[in-house]
Amino acid sequence: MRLVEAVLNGDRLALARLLTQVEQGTPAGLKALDMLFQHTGKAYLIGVTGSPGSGKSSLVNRLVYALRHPIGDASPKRVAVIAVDPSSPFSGGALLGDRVRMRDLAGDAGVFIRSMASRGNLGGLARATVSSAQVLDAAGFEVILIETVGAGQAEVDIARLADTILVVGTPGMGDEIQAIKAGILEIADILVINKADQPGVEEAEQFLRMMVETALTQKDTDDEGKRWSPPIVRTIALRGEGVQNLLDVIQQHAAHLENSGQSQERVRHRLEYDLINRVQERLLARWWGEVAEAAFREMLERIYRREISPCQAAEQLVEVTNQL
Ligand SMILES: Nc1nc2c(ncn2[C@@H]2O[C@H](COP(=O)(O)OP(=O)(O)OP(=O)(O)O)[C@@H](O)[C@H]2O)c(=O)[nH]1
Ligand SMILES: [Mg+2]
Repeated sequence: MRLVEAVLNGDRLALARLLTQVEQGTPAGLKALDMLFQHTGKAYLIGVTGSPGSGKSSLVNRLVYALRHPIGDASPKRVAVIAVDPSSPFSGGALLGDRVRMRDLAGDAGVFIRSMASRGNLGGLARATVSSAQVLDAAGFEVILIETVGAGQAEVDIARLADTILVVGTPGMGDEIQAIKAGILEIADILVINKADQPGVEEAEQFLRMMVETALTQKDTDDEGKRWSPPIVRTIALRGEGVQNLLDVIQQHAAHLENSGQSQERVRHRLEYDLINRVQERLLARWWGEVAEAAFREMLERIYRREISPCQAAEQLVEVTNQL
């Protein structure tokens, strides 16, 4: 396939085209994924999530810049960004703002930025994100940053697919408490207090530290080597302050995963998620092909009339197809 070859040869236009195919799950996109898959497994995935407006995009922007301009004699990494935009009313403007801020990275062939809109289909979004990351991985991007707004379960699921997960909060965190309730804190490898130029940093840090300690005792593991207490890192993305330190902490986490054997676990988890999703999708499609729409509607009516429970109905509907 010419498009696949072009992507492997670093053609950016081909990459953009292929990502569109892959996001939409077209036959050509799926075929390309099959062909590219053997070239994947090299990229390091960093999930960046947190409440709306906490400065995720600004931070991602700064991280990309720092990865492209490393201090000392480290070589610059090729970096891709997937910005998952939940198409919520408030994010439209923010995305535009992101584009403006991304401008200092424009023209750098070692950077590729992709925005993905959810169009209301969040399950599909997780799959599309995994697939896009695979394409970017095959295309030779060594670090892939995935930004999601940590508002819903699907976004949390997406973030969870990363090797290192950053949860970004701000001082004066009324919203943050909500986000933490949504289980977002449990998935954090690193907690970032961004906008550290604003008042209330100490309180935010104290609060987070308390939450981290509670969460840690809950998921206590016997395996000393696997234990990782999420560090709390302060940043001012607006001025790029604390970003190099954040990068160092990310590297420490990567080293911890490597030394404890957990990096392979994370990769397996990611592949398992992808596999299960695809099996579910296929089974569901097959089932829809076999069950008569009328029979389904009729069953729904019977549930509505309380003649049958959803559980019994599901069993019968699946039985029907099993007998075919
Ligand atoms: N004071 C201050 N403002 C910041 C800082 N970082 C980002 N901002 C501002 O906060 C606003 C939101 O920043 P974004 O980077 O778009 O935040 P986001 O989390 O990506 O937003 P969504 O994607 O819409 O959820 C912008 O006006 C930024 O300029 C910071 O460290 N300090
Ligand atoms: Mg953003």
